[in-house]
Amino acid sequence: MEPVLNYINGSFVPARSGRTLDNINPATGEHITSIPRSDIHDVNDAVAAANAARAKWASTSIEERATWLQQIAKALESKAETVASLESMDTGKPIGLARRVDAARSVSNFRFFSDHSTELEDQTFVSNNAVNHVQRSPVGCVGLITPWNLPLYLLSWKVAPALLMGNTIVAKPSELTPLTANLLAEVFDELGLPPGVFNLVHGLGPEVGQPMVEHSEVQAVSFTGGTATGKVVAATAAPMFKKLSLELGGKNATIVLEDAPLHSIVDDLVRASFTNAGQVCLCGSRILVHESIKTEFTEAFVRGVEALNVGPPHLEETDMGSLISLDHLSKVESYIRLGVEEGGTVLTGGLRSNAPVDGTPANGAFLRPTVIDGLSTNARCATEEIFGPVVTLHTFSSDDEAIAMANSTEYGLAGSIWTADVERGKRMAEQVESGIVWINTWLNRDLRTPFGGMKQSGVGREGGDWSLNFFSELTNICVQQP
Ligand code: TXE
Repeated sequence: MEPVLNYINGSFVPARSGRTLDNINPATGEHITSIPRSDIHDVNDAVAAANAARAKWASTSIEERATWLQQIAKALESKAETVASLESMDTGKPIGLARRVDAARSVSNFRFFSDHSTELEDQTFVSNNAVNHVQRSPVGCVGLITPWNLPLYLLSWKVAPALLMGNTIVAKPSELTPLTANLLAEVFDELGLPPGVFNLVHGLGPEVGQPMVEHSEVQAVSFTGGTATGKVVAATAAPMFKKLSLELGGKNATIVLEDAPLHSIVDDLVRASFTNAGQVCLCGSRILVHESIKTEFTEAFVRGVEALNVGPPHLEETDMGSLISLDHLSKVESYIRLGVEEGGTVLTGGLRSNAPVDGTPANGAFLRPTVIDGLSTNARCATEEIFGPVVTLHTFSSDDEAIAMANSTEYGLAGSIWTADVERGKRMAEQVESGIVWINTWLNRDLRTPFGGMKQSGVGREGGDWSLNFFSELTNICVQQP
């Protein structure tokens, strides 16, 4: 594959330093291509290009920009199979998942925000002696920093509203997954998006992301990634009073009540636990089960987990591919070891050496989905984010106890409640300290709704109007009436 390059001011260019990083296929360990190992000089070029393009892009009408988004959605849709195969190769996720989730949602993100723009109302507030008109204008040049688990899904989630609101962009994808960000730049290039409106800089977080956040001419930063990195980004941006949106980690609770229709939801619970090998910040990584159904639940759930087809990502029948890297696999295995040290029992899966994945390359980052039982809810495995195919099981005896357990970690991103009594589920959901709570479903997404977490899961919300407000500045113009 041709080397991946930066996309700055409408041109594909290498890093000024000429340095590169290897891009590896995590399912095979094979070298895919190289990416620029950019640094502050490349970031400065990108920010300069974005700022040079600001005035012209901001002068376009929102209708024109909405039309651009429709064209981008159409182009991505025509390349959906390419997006899916690049994403699968870059992340190790199954081709079916990449097609169904990553490629499809990237198209939806552009199409949704284009359609949503028609619902944007100019806000006017009339009082007895004054008329207030709220003017919406672009923030300016925005920095978008994204992680490796849902590369184009999360990048397009930010690019679409940022462009719609008239901003120019400097984007930095994860160094582990550059391919679909590169494809997006190619789409913009082919469509003739004006140079400098979208700029893409590849490289390492501290060498590219950090200078982006520090740059005085980047007026806002939307970051999705780990909580630890989120703290670094926030500490850098805060004293500069940049607008900041942080989508961070999670340790989400899946609460199964005793009246849940167990056998009809077990596949949903397996999906909520192990989609993308658990590398989705919305995955349920702690399963809280009412004590009266613990045995029945555990048997059904473990059976469902063991039925997952773990294998090469390019096969249509694969349910779960590899993790993002051998490094990450080692991190996840260290948590499995810790879980056992903390008194847990591995019911299925476990260390790769104990449960190898047949038919996969030895240096592919494959790990069977793992269920650990018997840990207390304050064990490190039950409170720290593992971000891999590992869930812990816990029992509760009352709704209040389940809510207390769900709220007992420092995270607050998402959760789900499974019950035959929706009103009971809603009463519980109102007490769960998370940005999103699903009842009898998971990853059911209406893009108009606010998305994001509280506590250590982040600051701010994106989605629908929340994205439009984040990516715009508001001025209230008050006119005294005669
Ligand atoms: O995160 P990182 P990763 C979390 C997930 C896990 C972690 C894995 O829970 O803990 O992220 O993703 C760039 N200044 N989520 O390893 O390291 C880095 O290059 C500026 C939750 O990618 O945080 C990458 O592009 N940028 C999330 C991006 O930050 C820096 C969904 C994220 O990297 C930087 C996905 C710095 N100093 C993962 N250092 C959610 N809530 O949706 C690194 N980066």
